[in-house]
Amino acid sequence: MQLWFSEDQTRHIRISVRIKAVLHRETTPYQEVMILDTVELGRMLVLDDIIQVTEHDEFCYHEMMSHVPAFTHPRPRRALVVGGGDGGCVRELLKHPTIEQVDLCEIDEAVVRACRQYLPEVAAGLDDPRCRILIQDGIAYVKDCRDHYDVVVVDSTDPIGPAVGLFDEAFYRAAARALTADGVFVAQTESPFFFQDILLRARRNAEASFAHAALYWGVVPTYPGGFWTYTMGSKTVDPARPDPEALARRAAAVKTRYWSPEVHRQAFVLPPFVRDLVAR
Ligand code: AG3
Repeated sequence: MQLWFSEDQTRHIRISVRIKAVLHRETTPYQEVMILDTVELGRMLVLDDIIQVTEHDEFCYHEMMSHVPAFTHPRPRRALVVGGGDGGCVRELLKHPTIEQVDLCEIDEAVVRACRQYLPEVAAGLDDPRCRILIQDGIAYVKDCRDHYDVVVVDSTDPIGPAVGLFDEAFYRAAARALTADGVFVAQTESPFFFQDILLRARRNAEASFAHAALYWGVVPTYPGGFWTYTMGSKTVDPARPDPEALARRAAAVKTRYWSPEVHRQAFVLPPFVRDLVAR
C-alpha cells in the first residue's frame, strides 16, 4: 500500500510526500498538529495540512531565518522568536557566542511538545538554559515589550488562522518598539512566484516601521516554489551591505550547512523579477 500526504500549495498546485507512518495527530484549540514519518524527507511537522518542517531541509530555512539577522546585528545578546515552536530558529540563534537569552513565544504548547518528542534534533535548543519558552500569543507579548530584544525573528505559519496578525503593520511597529536601538527584525514572507501580495505587504510594513527594509531569499525545497523570501527591518545597520570581513571573522564560531558569509551576501542580490516586484 502507498500512503501519501498532499499539501495544496496553491489552489491548483500540490506537493505529495510518501509517508511511512503517522507518528502523532492532535487537534488543539489552534490547529491540527501532525508529525509524519516520510520515506525521503525524514520526519515532518504539518500544521493544518501545511508542511512546516522536514528533517531533510529544515536547516535551509532555520539557518537563513536566524543567521542573517543575527549576523546583521553587531553584537546580539537577546533574541525573540515569535512562533517557531519546533525550536529550529532557537537552536540556530544559540550558536552565536554573544547570545545570552533566546525567548520563544509560541501560541500552541502542543507544537512544542510534539516536536520535543518526535523532532529532538530540531528542538535541541529548547532545553538550553539560555532559552525561555513562553506559551502565549506573540502579538500580545510583543505589544507589551519595550527596547528589549536585539533580534526578533517571526517564524510564523502562512497568514491563515492565528498567524494573520503577524503580517499586519501594527505588529511590525510593535516589534520595532520591542527592539533595542540597533535592533534587527526578520519575518518569513513566502514565495515571490505564488504569494506576491504577502511579500509586498510585508515589505511596506517593514518600510513603514524601520529605517532600513531589505528582502533576501533562499531555497527551501518543500515550501511552495522552493524559492523563499525573508523580509528584514533594521534600525541602524543597512542589512543589504554587510561588512565581508566582519562576517567572515564571526562565521568561524558558528557551524552551518546552508548559511555562509558568501550565501549571506548573495541572498540580498535579487533576481530581476523579484527586484522589480519590490521596486514597484
Ligand atoms: N514556518 C512556516 C513557513 C511556511 C510554510 N508554508 C507552506 N509550506 N505552505 C515554518 C516553521 C518552521 N520553524
